[in-house]
Amino acid sequence: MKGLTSIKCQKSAILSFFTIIALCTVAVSSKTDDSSKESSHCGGCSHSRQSTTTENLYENEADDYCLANDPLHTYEHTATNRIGRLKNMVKIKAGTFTIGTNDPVFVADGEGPKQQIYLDSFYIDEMEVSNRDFGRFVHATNHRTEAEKFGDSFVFGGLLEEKIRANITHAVAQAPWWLQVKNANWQNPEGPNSDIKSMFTPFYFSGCLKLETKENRMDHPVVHVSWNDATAYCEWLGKRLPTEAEWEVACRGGLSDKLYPWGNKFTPNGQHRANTWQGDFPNNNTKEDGYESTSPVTEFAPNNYGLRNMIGNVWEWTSDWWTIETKARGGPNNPNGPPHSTDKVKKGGSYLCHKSYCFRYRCAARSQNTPDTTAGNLGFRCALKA
Ligand SMILES: *[C@@H]1O[C@H](CO)[C@@H](O)[C@H](O)[C@H]1NC(C)=O
Ligand SMILES: *[C@@H]1O[C@H](CO)[C@@H](O)[C@H](O)[C@H]1NC(C)=O
Ligand SMILES: [Ca+2]
Ligand SMILES: [Ca+2]
Repeated sequence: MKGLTSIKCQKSAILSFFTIIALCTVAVSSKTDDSSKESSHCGGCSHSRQSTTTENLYENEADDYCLANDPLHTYEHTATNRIGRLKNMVKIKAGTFTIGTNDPVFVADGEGPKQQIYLDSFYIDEMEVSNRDFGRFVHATNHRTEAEKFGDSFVFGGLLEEKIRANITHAVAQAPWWLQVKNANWQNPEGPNSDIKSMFTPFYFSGCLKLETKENRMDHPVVHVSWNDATAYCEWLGKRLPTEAEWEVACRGGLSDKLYPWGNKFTPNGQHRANTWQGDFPNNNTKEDGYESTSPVTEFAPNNYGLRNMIGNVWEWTSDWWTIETKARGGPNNPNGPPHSTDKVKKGGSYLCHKSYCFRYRCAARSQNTPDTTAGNLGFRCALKA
């Protein structure tokens, strides 16, 4: 997350950097009550939606700047451009697959039994949807997330400053480390004193401008997005959420009946391949995998299908309604869950999962939340019919 970015020693780069600063100042100083949220993106890769010439100029400058620094080469955001849409997606060919397990860890979750299913070909995103991706969607559509509408979301207490934590009165009874934080949302994952933006600080000029990046989470998975927000994002790109079966087949990476996307050993050759919790949960995160909270969506080796972070980092929404009855899941052909229930299925576990408490960073594991739930460890990726 922390690192150095040097900009090539070019007048234009330096100029455009200051142009961005200057235009940001314009955007911030011209903000109205309606636009204050949008304008406050300055320095990040989302922009004011006002359509004055100045703001458009700022938008283009900033887009160029952001794209030049975009490690993901994110797809073009036009739903009509199929080639653009398929960038950073993997095709999984139609076939018969085995999902579920006969050796469930959480029987009450309906992890078992194993079942054979047939799936048509489909595409799935290589990576979890990032803040940069989601920012483009918000910029283009004016989408307001449910966490923004409700005015709060759930944050893991260990990530909050003590003075903020001390003020919070609402926690989850069975899981007191989850705190309901006012104004926590995708742009402010730990509440108003936190952000995801690229903040650049010039630290010396000697012919070359060098910039130090601070807390840039643009390539981290978007969090505090509900099932409804996730669905809206995928639909904007002409995509949809994966079904639980598609997600699980994708997770397994072509392997048969293994715990993880790469096999049964959690850290093969001592290497971490997923972002989970090491140490005593919930008090002592020893971060042996390198991350206390989310990691970039590009982090960790992919499975055989080329998919990253299927387990760990953030939980991922699927399109299925929740049931623990195998028969009710709609199999064996393209199962897509029961017609209705109260909760949606989420898969894969998160950076908060520890073996002692939430050993759900396995392909067969599953959990659920209501479609309007938001939390700091819950995101998604999209799929598409092939
Ligand atoms: C804590 O709450 C009090 C009373 O609402 C408020 O005055 C104070 O600013 C809050 N402190 C922080 C750090 O949010
Ligand atoms: C956290 O766990 C590590 C490893 O067991 C230990 O060395 C360290 O002292 C612990 N830290 C705290 C604050 O308990
Ligand atoms: Ca971790
Ligand atoms: Ca994940």
